[in-house]
Amino acid sequence: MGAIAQMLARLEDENLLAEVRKQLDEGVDPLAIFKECQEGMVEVGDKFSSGEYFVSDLMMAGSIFKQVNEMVTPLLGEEKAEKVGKVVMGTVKGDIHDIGKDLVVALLNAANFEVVDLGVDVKPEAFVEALKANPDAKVVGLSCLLTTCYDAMKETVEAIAEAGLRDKVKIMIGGGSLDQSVVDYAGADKFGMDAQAAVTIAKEWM
Ligand code: B12
Repeated sequence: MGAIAQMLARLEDENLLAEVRKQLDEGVDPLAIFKECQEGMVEVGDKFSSGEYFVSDLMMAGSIFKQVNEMVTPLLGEEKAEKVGKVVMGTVKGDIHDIGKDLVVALLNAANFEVVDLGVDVKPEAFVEALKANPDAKVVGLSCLLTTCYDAMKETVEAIAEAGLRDKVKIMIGGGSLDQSVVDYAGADKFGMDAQAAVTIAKEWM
């Protein structure tokens, strides 16, 4: 693990932010910094699973990541080029994890996608409403970190189908340790392991 990942895993907020600033000044790729932060977050999750960390520590880690996000995201830049497509994005019902979703939104924006960000704990009907309000959206992104919310993803895909919109959109899912079996279970089209994968998939579908 790199220095940033280690500092995040140890919740050393001040050291971490100083290190991020230093690496940015040295010209390190912002995406590499996010990648390390994600590794650090996995470690935080493992410490939580093993009983070493508590929910308060998860919250702390989340807050540190958001501060990094604020420093790094503006550097991704937004090209002034024409928008390449529209994506409706949200964290599914019952799940309030938004750090990964926000990163996906940031990278999609940087890649000139227009993103309708519905936030967290988004009910299936809200996705359907957003698709009706944005008939030009061709991609839906569902973020979900809790295994207990896989059903909410499935319900969301079903609601989109019931509204007669399933053949108008492609649905990508992501968050934590999803795999193809979850895609199959939820009835989605593809999963992505990180925000860059989300951009690649969305481009592929345009
Ligand atoms: C921070 C954190 C929290 C914070 C979240 C703060 C916030 N504002 O988001 C808080 C404290 C709120 C929290 C709460 C809980 N959490 Co929590 N949390 C985490 C932790 C440590 C990090 C998550 C994170 O931000 N990672 C960093 C981001 C960048 O990574 P990411 O989310 O995976 O996203 C990337 C990719 O997955 C992908 N991606 C994400 N979304 C999408 C979407 C698409 C379409 C695509 C293509 C890609 C994609 O791109 C992103 C960027 O590269 C994880 C550990 C882990 N291993 O993930 C646990 C973890 C997810 N939490 C867990 C649990 C259990 C909980 C709680 C139930 C704890 C409790 N007892 O209350 C609650 C649930 C609250 C709720 N209803 O949602 C478990 C889930 C276990 C499980 N099997 O479901 C984990 C795995 C920890 C663990 N190992 O036990 N948590």
